Amino acid sequence: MFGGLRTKLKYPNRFYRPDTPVGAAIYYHFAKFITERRPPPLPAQVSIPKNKGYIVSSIQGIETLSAHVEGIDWKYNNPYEKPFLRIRDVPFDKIKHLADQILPTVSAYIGSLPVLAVAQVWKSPNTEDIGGSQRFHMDGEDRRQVKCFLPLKTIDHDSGPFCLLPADISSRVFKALRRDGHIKRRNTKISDEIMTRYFDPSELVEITGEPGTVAMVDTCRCYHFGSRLASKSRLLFHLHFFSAYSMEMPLWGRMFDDPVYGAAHLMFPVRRRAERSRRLHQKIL
Ligand SMILES: O=C(O)CCC(=O)C(=O)O
Ligand SMILES: [Fe+2]
Repeated sequence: MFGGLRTKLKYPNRFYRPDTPVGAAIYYHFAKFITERRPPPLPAQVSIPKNKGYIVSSIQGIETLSAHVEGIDWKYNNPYEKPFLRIRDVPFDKIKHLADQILPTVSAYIGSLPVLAVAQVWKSPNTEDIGGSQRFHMDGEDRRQVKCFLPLKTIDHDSGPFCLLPADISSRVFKALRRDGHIKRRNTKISDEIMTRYFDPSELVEITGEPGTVAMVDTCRCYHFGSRLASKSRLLFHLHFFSAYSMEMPLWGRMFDDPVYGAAHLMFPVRRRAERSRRLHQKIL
C-alpha cells in the first residue's frame, strides 16, 4: 500500500497532470528546483527556433537500420499499439550513432539534459480513420520536448505525413480555442471542422522527405497529427526526447548507476518505470 503511494508521489502526473503551457512550465521549474542540477547543454550546430518549435535537417547513417527494419515481424499486435500506428522498439546500440547527431540540438532546445524516452520504428498503414493522434492535438509530457521523425522510405503528401502548426501559430490557436470554450488542455483532440476555423491552410506544415531527413518537432508546443487515411503507407524511425524534469520522470529516487554517455550527458535507465511501461530506452542522455 505504501509502495503504491510512494510511486504516486514520485510520479505526481499519475493523479494530476498540469496540461496547459503555464501548468507545464510551473511543473518543469518545480521539478528542476527539487532535482539535481546538471551542467548546461552543449552548443548545437543546428538549432530549433523557439518561436517555430521545429526544424527539418539532415542526418547520416539511417541506412544502418535497413536490415533491422526488414527483419521486423509486423504481424504480432502488441497491446500498446494503435491499429493505425504500428510500433516496434529498436535496441539502443543500433541507434546510438543517430542519437549522437541529434542530441546537441535537442539538449540546447529543451534547456536540460534530455531523456531518450523511446527509439522505435513506426509503420502507418494509413487505411483506417479512428481518431486519437490522427486528429489535431498537442502532447502533454513536458513544457518542451522533441520528437524526431526520420523517413525509412520516402514520405510524401500521399503517405499520411506528420503535419504541424508551428509553435507561434499553435499558441495563438490554443488561446483562441480555449477562449471559445472548445478545450481546456493541450492534449485534447480537436476535429478538423473546429480547428480549420482558427488557422489558414498555408500555415500547416507537412513533414515529408527522403531517408536522410530528420524532422525535430516540439509536439508539446506544436499542434500536430499524422497517419491519416492515404493512398500509401508510411515507414519511419522515431526518437522521442523529453527533459529531465518531464512529468514522465520520477521526482526523486533516480538511479544514476549506468555508464556516462557522451561528455556532458549522463545516462541512466529509470528501471522501474522503464520496466513498467516496457520502454527499454529511457535514459538520460
Ligand atoms: O502518427 C503520427 O504521425 C502522429 C503521432 C503523434 O501524434 C505524436 O507522435 O505525438
Ligand atoms: Fe502527438
